[in-house]
Amino acid sequence: MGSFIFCRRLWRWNPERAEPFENEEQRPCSCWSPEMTPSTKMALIEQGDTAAPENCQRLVILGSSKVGKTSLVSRFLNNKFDDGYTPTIEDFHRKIYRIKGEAYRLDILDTSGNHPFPAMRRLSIITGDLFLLVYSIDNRESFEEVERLCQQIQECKTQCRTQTGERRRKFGIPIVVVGNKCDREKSRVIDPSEALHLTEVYENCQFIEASAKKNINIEESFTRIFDLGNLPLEMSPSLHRKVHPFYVSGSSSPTGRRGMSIRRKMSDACGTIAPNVRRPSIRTDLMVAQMRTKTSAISKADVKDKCVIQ
Ligand SMILES: Nc1nc2c(ncn2[C@@H]2O[C@H](COP(=O)(O)OP(=O)(O)O)[C@@H](O)[C@H]2O)c(=O)[nH]1
Ligand SMILES: [Mg+2]
Repeated sequence: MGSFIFCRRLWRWNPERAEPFENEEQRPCSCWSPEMTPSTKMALIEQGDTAAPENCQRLVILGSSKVGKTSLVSRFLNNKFDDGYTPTIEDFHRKIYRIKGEAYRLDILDTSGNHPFPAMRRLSIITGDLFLLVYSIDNRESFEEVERLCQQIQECKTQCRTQTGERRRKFGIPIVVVGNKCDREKSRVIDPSEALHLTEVYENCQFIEASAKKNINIEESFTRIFDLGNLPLEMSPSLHRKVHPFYVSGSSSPTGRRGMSIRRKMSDACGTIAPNVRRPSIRTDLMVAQMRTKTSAISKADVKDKCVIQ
């Protein structure tokens, strides 16, 4: 038997190079197989390719433009904040972790905010596993956009067949609503109770106020989404060591960790930002969407309600 398994995650599959498959269900995914268990001898960046499907998650950041989505991501990845504004078209980041001996891959899709193509937003929702919905506390329109997004995510996901990871399915879609720019208290137009009321309606949905500028609750926002998504909290910036992409676990380090016990080494979480990572092509995303929206035992009545990419 070859080392391929059939799985729903297609990020690693390169449609440009592969032969077409007659049936989508038969498309092999090279991202993981039981024979590809991560080895501590591998560089961390390579371990991302061996991560089990349930350890590969896509976090999608949605919300109106200028609410601070990119700033939140920048704080999370590099602890940096830029006062200037550069419009985002769509940014893609990848962070690879090794936590308690297991490899994890977190993909972050930082969206533009103004979606001229509704189908693209729908695609971001279908291919996303975890969501940060951002509004600015001094802008009511941006809050109303988050209300719409909450609803759209629920509608879209309930029509989708597969939420990656059985465990997540029973709790609902992990969403954290972030009221950003809480440093602008004087210009506040959204009371926290409004946002709280919104999140209480949905399962597995939480609310937090934050400020990317003052670095208030940024880590907590991400910790909460990891918690809701049943991911290790060590993925949060302060709970793992930042290492070089080519770091090999257990190798000697300047901090002299050589003499650590095996137990300590296993829990020694580390993470790295994957350099020069390319966003999976729209075609790949469309295939993922197709897999997620296709129902195996779909009833005729369901067909017309099926989640469709227009
Ligand atoms: N006062 C304040 N400004 C912020 C905060 N976060 C972002 N900004 C600013 O808001 C503008 C838009 O931020 P950006 O992250 O690009 O928003 P995006 O369009 O949602 O990605 C930029 O000028 C940021 O410097 C914050 O927490 N407080
Ligand atoms: Mg942006």
